[in-house]
Amino acid sequence: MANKKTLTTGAGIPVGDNQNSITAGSRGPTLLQDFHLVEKLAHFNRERVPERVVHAKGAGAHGYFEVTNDVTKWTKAKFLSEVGKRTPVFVRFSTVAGEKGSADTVRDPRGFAVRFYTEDGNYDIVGNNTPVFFIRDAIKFPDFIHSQKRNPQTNLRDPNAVWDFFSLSPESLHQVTILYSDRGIPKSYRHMHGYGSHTFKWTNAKGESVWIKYHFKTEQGIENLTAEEAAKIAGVDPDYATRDLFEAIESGNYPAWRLYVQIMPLEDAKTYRFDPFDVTKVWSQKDYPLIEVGRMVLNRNPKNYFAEVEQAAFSPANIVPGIGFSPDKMLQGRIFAYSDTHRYRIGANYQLLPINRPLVEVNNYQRDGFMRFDDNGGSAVNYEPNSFGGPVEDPDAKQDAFEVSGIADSVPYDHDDHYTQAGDLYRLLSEEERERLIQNIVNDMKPVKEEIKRRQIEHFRKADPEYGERVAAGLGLSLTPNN
Ligand code: HDE
Repeated sequence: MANKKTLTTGAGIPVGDNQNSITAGSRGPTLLQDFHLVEKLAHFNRERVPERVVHAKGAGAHGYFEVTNDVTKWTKAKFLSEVGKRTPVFVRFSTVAGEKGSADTVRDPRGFAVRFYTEDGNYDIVGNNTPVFFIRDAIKFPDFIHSQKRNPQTNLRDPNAVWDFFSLSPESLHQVTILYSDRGIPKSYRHMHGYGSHTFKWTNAKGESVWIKYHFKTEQGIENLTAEEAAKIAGVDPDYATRDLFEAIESGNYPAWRLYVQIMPLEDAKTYRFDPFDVTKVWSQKDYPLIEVGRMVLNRNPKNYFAEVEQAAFSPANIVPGIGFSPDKMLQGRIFAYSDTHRYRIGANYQLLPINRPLVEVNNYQRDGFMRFDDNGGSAVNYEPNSFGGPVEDPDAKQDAFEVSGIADSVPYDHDDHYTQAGDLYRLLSEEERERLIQNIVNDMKPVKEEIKRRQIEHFRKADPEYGERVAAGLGLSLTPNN
């Protein structure tokens, strides 16, 4: 009993009784003057923040990133400046479509969000376990997500909506093929790769730039679950991947990934056979081989899930000097969307929370707002320019300038080939892998309207005639000959 702390209210007032509320006599009604009871119930009512609109179910861990290769000829990013340099990281893995309590072992992309706490502030790579995405313009994202989540009437997931959207958005075919392949259900968060997916820019100390893509390769090896295994585990242990990550780290079995980049000279972007800013496409590794950058190790579990994982607020807008954006229309939309959702979900001052606070000092003229729980800038000057020694800009930290041309308009991508890369992927699969891909698609498409099935089969067929024919055969549909 020694040294136990006294229970207090939020105002620090000692609590006299935490088991019996104050009532008017032992059988009488409860008194409103039991302010401890009122505070306890009221705070409980406010325990939930809105769950993430996508990627609601996730697990996170702390660790470090260590540079293993000199990349300073391409980027001046300080955290990459020296082989052997270590930077603390926090990573959150997630599924996408399910709610916060949904099963981990579903067919879905997995989120792979990495925060580097660097000396130039937080750098976030908010990627997935797939190198491409379903769509390539941010304007389609809310429609896409609506089609994958619950039907507005039945509140059920709706295969008709899923495949209606896919079949009317053929740019999704490459990602759909990955999703229904074995990689669609990773065995755990440890057994998958991560990708930045978009193209980013690296700029060196001389102001020279290149386009890059990030690849995190798992050292645990790729392992997947079959649809049957996954369904079984979802019933027995819906938190399978969350448990796996926590227990591995708790037992000292620290998961690790090697980070590589593909590097494309700026000029190549004008002539490369695919639009290098189109997130539905990959860059061939024959054209742009992987170059090692470093190694990421996760070695510490969060102490408190809500504080560290639920309140973690990643954003593709968080880039540090030496790293830049590309004109990828999805990335451009995301630069806005993430901090916007954080202000709504957690509040305007979300960056003050310990998990989101950078390791470096934050100096700016932002003040006030709900839950401003630091000293709010104290008595320091709160406007700029000023003659009172307030923080000033650093021209070296400016984003790299770049040339633009063209007419401002809503224009589609010039490249419309949704089929070559999806077909190449299909042709790379072994017979057993093709068999499982077709079976996974057929099982999912069975309840779908025939018109939608036929529209989607034409896309599979354009990727590879055999791909389309086998899905059609599995669905019991005869096809008109292809001309
Ligand atoms: Fe996200 N996405 N996304 N996304 N995304 C969110 O941010 C959004 C996209 C990804 O562990 C949200 O904090 C838009 C691509 C991950 O906390 C939201 C578009 C990729 C996570 C949002 C995309 C991602 C999110 C939901 C189209 C892979 C979880 C709550 C322009 C390259 C991060 C939140 C974590 C989360 C918006 C497309 C990955 C709403 C508008 C492409 C890993 O802001």
